[in-house]
Amino acid sequence: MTVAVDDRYATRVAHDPTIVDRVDPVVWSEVNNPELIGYAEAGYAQFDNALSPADVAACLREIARIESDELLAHDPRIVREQGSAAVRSIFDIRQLSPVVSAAVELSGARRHAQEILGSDVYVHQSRLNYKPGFQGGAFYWHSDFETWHAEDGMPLPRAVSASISLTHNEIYNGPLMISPGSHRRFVQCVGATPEAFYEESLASTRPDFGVPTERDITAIVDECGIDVLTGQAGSMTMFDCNVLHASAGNISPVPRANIFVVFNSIDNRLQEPFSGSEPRPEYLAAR
Ligand code: 6CS
Ligand code: FE
Repeated sequence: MTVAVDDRYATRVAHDPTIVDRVDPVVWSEVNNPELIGYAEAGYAQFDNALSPADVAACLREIARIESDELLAHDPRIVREQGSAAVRSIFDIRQLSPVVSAAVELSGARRHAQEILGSDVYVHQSRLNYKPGFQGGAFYWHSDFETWHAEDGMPLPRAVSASISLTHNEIYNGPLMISPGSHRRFVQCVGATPEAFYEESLASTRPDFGVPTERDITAIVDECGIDVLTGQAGSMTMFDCNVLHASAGNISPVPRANIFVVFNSIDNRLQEPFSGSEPRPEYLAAR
C-alpha cells in the first residue's frame, strides 16, 4: 500500500483525526452571476426552475424504465437499500439515459460549474438518488471530496455537484442537509480503506470508514449550523465537493428523487487513490 507523503488532505488516518483548514479556493474565477453570490461563503447555491415540468416528467419516466429493465436487474450501477430490493442509487445515470443526459445539459449546471471552477469541466460521476416513500434510507454525514480524494485520487477540492430535484424536496422526505461554511475545513477520517469498500459503503446508511467522528461532526455543526435544502421539482442546488452534508431517511409517503452530477475541473484529473486502495470502477469515478 502506498500513501502519498505531503498530502495536505491526508485522511483515513491511523491516529486521532484532526480538522485542518482548506488551503485551496472555493471559487476559481471571478463570478459574475448574481445567483452564485454567496456560494463561496455558504458552499452552495440554489436555483429555481432549472428543469421544466416536461423535462422532470421525462426523467421520472426514465427512472421507472431503468428500474424495471430486467437486463439491469443485477447491474452493479444499481445500488439497492440494504436488505431490500428498493433502488437507492443508479450510478452512471447519464450513460444509462440519454433523456437524463440531455436534461442535465439543459439545467445550466455545466455553465455554473465552469464559472465556479474557472476552467473547462468534465463529469466525474452522475447518479440518481431515490428515496421511495416509507423506505428511503439515510446518507450519513460526509464530505464527498474526502471519498473522492481517498478512493478515487482526486487531487484537490476543485469539483462541484449539481443536485436536480425530480420531486419536491420537503423537510419530511429526506432532503439534503448542508452545514454551510463547512467546506472551508477538511475533516480527516479514521481507518484504512478495505478493498472494494464501495460495494458496502454505497448501500450503507452509516459507513464504517470515510465518515468523520461524532466529535468532529459536532464541532463543525456547532460552528456552522445546518441548512435544510427544500425546493420544488425542477429546482437545483450546486454544492462544493468538500461541504459536510447528509440526508435523513424518508418514512413519509412522498418519494424524493434527485439527479446528482459531479463536475470536476479538467485541471484536477484523477491520480492514484490517496488512501492506497485500488481505483474504483469507471461508473463511480471517470478517468
Ligand atoms: O462514494 C461516492 O462517490 C458517493 N458517496 C456519497 C455518500 N456521496 C457522494 C458520492 O456519490
Ligand atoms: Fe455526498
